[in-house]
Amino acid sequence: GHAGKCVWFTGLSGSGKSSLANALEVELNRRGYHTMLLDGDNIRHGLCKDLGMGEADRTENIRRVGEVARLFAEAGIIVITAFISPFRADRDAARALFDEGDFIEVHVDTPLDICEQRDPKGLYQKAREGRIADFTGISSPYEAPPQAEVTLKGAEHGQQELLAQLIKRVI
Ligand code: GGZ
Repeated sequence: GHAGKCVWFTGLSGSGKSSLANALEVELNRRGYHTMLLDGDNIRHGLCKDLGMGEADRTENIRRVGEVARLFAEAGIIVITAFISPFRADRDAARALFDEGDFIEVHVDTPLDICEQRDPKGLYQKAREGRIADFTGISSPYEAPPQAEVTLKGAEHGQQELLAQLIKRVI
């Protein structure tokens, strides 16, 4: 496909990647681009509902997301993915499915303490209490990307500013 590409968000739970991914999709649609947003809501409840949060299952989750993203991109669609994708090797494997320049890694770089303060779903509290195992940032690692195409400082700017930084790197 000619215009297909993948905008790959990565970041902690509560970093803001889902709302930024949604805002990006709305803005791209407003500009006439055909998009597909892949996130936990449409992937982990369906294609990946057999997978948990251990390291091997996250790797498999991200592998499937990468393959699906490639299929949509081949059809000319701008695919936006919003998963923690904590492991560098897994993100790099997804990147390897795309032509150079067609994979835009977006690190939503919000400090852990801010994500934990936000705790919109109470998951960090549960993780601290030991009621969720393998929680990213608490009891499971997050490997930040050393060379993301875009790094968004999620605690330092509002969503409109972050979206403006993003859009000029995507199209
Ligand atoms: C991290 C977890 C966990 C554990 C459930 N660790 O903020 P959310 O709630 O809405 O998004 C998180 C989501 C993470 O799923 P991903 O598919 O993005 O993860 S990965 O890319 O690593 O495969 C969080 C919720 O699921 N959640 N348990 N243990 N986040």
